[in-house]
Amino acid sequence: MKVNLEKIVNITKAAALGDACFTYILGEINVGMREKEVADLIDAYLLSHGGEALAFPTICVSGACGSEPHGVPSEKKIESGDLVTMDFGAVVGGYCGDMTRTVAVGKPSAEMKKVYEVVLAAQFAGIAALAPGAKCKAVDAAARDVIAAAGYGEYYVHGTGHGVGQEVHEAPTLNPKSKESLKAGQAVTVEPGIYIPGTGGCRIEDLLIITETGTVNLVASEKQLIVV
Ligand SMILES: [Mn+2]
Repeated sequence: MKVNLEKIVNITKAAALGDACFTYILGEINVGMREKEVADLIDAYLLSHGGEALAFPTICVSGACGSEPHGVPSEKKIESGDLVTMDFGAVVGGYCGDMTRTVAVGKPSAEMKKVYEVVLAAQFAGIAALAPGAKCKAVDAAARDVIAAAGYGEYYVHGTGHGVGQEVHEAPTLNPKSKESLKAGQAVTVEPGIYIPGTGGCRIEDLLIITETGTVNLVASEKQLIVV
């Protein structure tokens, strides 16, 4: 394996900045804040703690708006019981971070709690399927099967992950149609989600390096459901 040390070092830093940002925003987020206010705080944190730029426009969606997988933060206020999905990343040393966490602000409904647990199980299954030489579509299937088995298959409307480097979306693509296989040295995301129109959504995303023997997860943030 020819190690691109510059990539590994900088993408690790970008992921660590994302973790620090998540810890920060957990202390800020509350009932009554607007989605856009949360996204603006995330952006300001990333750009004042070593981020050279945003890797992509920050997503913060809450409650029923969380059923938009790539929704734009709005003026909607966060309500008690909402799941809030935050997807963000900064560029550090020219390389992109990309992580997503979904938290509950106030006690979530039993249904959304179940949705969270299913997404988390799918995310673990996807991560467990990562390995050098593994087929990208098999990684997608590992995550997708968990969601389908729980009865939410129709609500998983995007691929399981993508490569990350100097671009936030680059090869390989981890979806049902992918013909690629994973190679040591690649950085990829695993980000399953469930999106129920009119009700809400959940996505959990980590960024991992494929090594010669397995993976290293660069994102250390808590994944059990956090109730703020
Ligand atoms: Mn992503």
